[in-house]
Amino acid sequence: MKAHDGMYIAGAWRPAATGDTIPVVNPADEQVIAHVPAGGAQDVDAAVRAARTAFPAWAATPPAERAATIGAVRDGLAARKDEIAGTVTAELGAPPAFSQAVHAAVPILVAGSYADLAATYSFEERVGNSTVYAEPVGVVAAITPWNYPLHQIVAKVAPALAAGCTVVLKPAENTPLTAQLFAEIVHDAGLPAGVFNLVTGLGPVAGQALAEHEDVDLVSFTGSTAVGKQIGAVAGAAVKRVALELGGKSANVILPSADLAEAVNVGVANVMVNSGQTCSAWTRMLVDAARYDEAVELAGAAAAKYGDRIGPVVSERQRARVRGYIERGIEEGARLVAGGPDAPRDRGYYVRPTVFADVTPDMTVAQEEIFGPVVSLLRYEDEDEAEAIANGTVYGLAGAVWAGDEAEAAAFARRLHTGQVDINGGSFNPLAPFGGYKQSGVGRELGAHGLAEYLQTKSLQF
Ligand code: TXE
Repeated sequence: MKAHDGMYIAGAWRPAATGDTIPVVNPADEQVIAHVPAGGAQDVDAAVRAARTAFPAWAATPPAERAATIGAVRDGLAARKDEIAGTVTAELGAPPAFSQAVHAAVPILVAGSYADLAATYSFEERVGNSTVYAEPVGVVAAITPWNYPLHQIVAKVAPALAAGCTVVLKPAENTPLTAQLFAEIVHDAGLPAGVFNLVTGLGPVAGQALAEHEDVDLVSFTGSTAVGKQIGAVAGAAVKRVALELGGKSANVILPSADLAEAVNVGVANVMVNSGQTCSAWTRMLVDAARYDEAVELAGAAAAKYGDRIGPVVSERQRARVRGYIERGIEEGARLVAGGPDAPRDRGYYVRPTVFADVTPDMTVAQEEIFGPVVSLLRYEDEDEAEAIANGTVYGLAGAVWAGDEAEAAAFARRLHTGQVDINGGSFNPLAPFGGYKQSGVGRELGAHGLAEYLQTKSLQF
């Protein structure tokens, strides 16, 4: 069990300056399971000052030593894997097996990849008559969402530390317990005081104070497009670096040569995972007209099989939002094939696995991010139309293409305006850059591209 319930600033645990707290609710049974400090501007300022004070020494620490500390964080994540999984299940409502297999396991891979990269990355290169140094940007504000509570934290903190930056983390108010556990792990790994700091609290209070703090050099934000736009505007006005990972409305394009049953089953599963709360989820399934009816039948059956096996969504607010989208889909003329807006249980923020057919590209459910277990099936006549539909939203985060052979799928994938595409199902690669085209964001996470976000270059000419 984690030992601390406070904020972690300058290597020590403390309550909010005001003494205020916010409750944490288990979405599966609606019970309050903990209270955490409701940090405010004063706490944010203390954390940023601690990060600034710690910066010069951490930036000057040889990359191999930074790598060793990140390796110790990785080991801590591995040692406390069961506890992490239990905490994510308690505050997010994720089924225990999924918390183990994904929420607790993926951050170990990502932290491990940055322990390796910190040791091997070229922080200095020779270009003609110049030496180019990659230097840390400085103090990083990391603002993270609740959908993959630990992954979102590690995907920002690990590369920032590898680069030589210091960090103030403001995790989502729904899932602060995983963040406290992470701070314990970082502390035990021997990171010097002030290099990593945690401020819990509300977005418009602690988050906003952090994003606006004048001594922050880079804001890395993952969350809603609306808040991302505000943060981008604030950072732009202050000429501050910014990385934004925002929403998505990704297309799952099933070409006529694909194995339809596999593509539909994996496609539905991809949306049901984490109860649909995945920014890269393939929420629009595009099927050629000749096989459309068959696909609808397969998708309906696939969703029905989930029954009660998916977890709740994170909060009452999110459940109301998702149900509102399902009702909107029905009103706009989409055909409900599975699920619907009604509550499957009396307690907990559950939503039924839902499939819509006869969805047209202009409908709300085909344009806006629902962030719940809802798949929309759209029909296309030929590849040009499939391309136009797939690219026809403001988003461009992810996607999938299925075809009889990988080369055909890959050729089509190059036509999509999106940051990553899974070919015939794909599989997670912690070294591949992750991030969006268009309004899905700015910048990349993971791998060497993710590390580069936290670096700036200085060139010396000889
Ligand atoms: O996000 P918010 P919400 C999308 C998804 C979801 C919707 C709303 O569509 O339905 O956003 O979720 C902090 N200044 N995604 O309302 O509010 C907040 O405390 C600074 C996609 O929960 O954007 C939290 O730490 N920070 C997504 C973080 O921002 C502020 C993941 C995200 O919360 C702030 C989550 C402010 N003014 C939601 N207001 C993805 N891309 O994966 C809030 N925050």
